[in-house]
Amino acid sequence: MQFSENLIKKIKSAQNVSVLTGAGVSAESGVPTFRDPGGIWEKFRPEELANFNAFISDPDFVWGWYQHRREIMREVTPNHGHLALAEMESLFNEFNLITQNIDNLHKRAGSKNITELHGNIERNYCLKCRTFYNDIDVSEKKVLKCEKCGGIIRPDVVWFGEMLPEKALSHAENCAKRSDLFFSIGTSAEVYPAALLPLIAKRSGAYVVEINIKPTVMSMDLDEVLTGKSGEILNLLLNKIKEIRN
Ligand code: BV8
Ligand code: ZN
Repeated sequence: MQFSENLIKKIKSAQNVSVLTGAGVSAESGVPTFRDPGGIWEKFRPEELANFNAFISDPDFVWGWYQHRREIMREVTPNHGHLALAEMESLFNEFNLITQNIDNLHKRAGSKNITELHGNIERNYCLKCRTFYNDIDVSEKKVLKCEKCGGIIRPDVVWFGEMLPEKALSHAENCAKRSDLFFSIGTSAEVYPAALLPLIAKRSGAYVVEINIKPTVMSMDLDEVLTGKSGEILNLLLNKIKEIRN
């Protein structure tokens, strides 16, 4: 893959690089995305599952879906894309990894500076007393009850209609505003407010590059689109960055 002169110039001069990742980054690890054919929402609509009312009306059904997803997450490993992003952190003055993913794969790949916009499937908390229960037994398909107060336990993820964690969102917006180079990787850019981040970066003067296997609703608004699998492209990009900046 040939990288453009513009991107090479930016890689050379960038002080602050920020990255927004979506489910596409984990696809090559075997984690199904949301909206691609065969994605987890092909069978169910988001409204049926990833929302608080669905959980309250049928806790075992929604909890069982998250347990199923946890089983998948525990069987898969980070792919070249996750590993390349983890290695990039030390190659720039500032490198911010902002993820919509809840699959914990960036952390397992060794990334340190991660901002989780939609929470993390490995964390759970009691609705009543907010005691956290992490690293739970995934075989338990029935919703768990809090040992302290008997309340029901929910996954620590952001459901539709719920606010994103205030600190994470404002930090992510700040990173987008301050970045010289911004990558939007493996996301359909359909979920807000995360999807605003590449546009905030662009408006603030960053060079914004999309990495995806196909165009998205946002492709036309960005500076450059690298089409292909994120695992492969990120590996090539890492080698190019090392060649230029080491
Ligand atoms: C909120 C966690 C206040 C749970 C998820 C405007 C402003 C604010 C909100 C809204 C708004 N308009 C509408 C809303 C409401 C809503 C929203 O955005 N709806 C959309 C559908 C229109 N937003 C919210 O409710 C947010 N809350 O703002 O609260 C509020 C509320 C209501 C109204 C106003 C304000 C909360 C959003 C968070 C929801 N939680 N997940 C869980 O996972 O169970 S969303 C879910 O979608 C995941 O987090 C996921 O990360 C996210 C985005 O999906 P993607 O990651 O992009 O995945 P997708 O499958 O879509 O795309 C994969 C991409 O990868 C594709 O482009 C594909 O081509 C590419 N790909 C595939 N393979 C590869 C690849 N690319 C490269 N290489 C590959 N190998
Ligand atoms: Zn409790």
